[in-house]
Amino acid sequence: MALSVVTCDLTHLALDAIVNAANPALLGGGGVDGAIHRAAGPALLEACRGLPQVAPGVRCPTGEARITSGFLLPARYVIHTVGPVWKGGHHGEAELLAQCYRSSISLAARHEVHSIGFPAISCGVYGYPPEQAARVAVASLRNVLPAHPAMDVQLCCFDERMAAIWREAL
Ligand code: AR6
Repeated sequence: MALSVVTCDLTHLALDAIVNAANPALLGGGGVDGAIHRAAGPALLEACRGLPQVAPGVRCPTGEARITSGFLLPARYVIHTVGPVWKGGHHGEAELLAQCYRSSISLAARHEVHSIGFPAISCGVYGYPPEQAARVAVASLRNVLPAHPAMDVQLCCFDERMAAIWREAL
């Protein structure tokens, strides 16, 4: 199985898909979400608006994933997932974070995606401790990837400090 850590800007990756660490509204935000919307152009926001709301203001509940085109990005698709907000670790955060990786891979596989880049979901604004998030991410991916042997997964860290944490988890 191909699982690696790269240090770069996720929006630069020319893969079949990149994953967005979004919020339930899917209407953009800060961090990697903001960077993806800026790089993809305004058509991405329009595509997100077009996704059905499953509750008022909620297009993607925490742990689930949705897919759009990548528009001006080098990636063909954006898979939007919503990580948990860190509340101390006893509110189901680990299971919800694991679910983000599982849902994203299963949605990717349904769209014949063979290469996918993930950011460190929940490790920014949502406050998840990176050492713990990295372990959850790697364990979750190692569980699901045997079912998708052709999938190349890149764990994209914005800086070397974060990359070292993720390499350690790998
Ligand atoms: N490329 C790769 N990694 C990045 C980039 C980039 N261009 N930009 C930031 N990161 P965050 P979250 C890293 O806050 O914690 C948004 O407002 C960043 O250093 O983007 O899941 C959404 O709309 C960190 O390690 O996502 C939500 O409201 C990681 O990406 C909320 O933030 C994730 O940080 C989601 O928070």
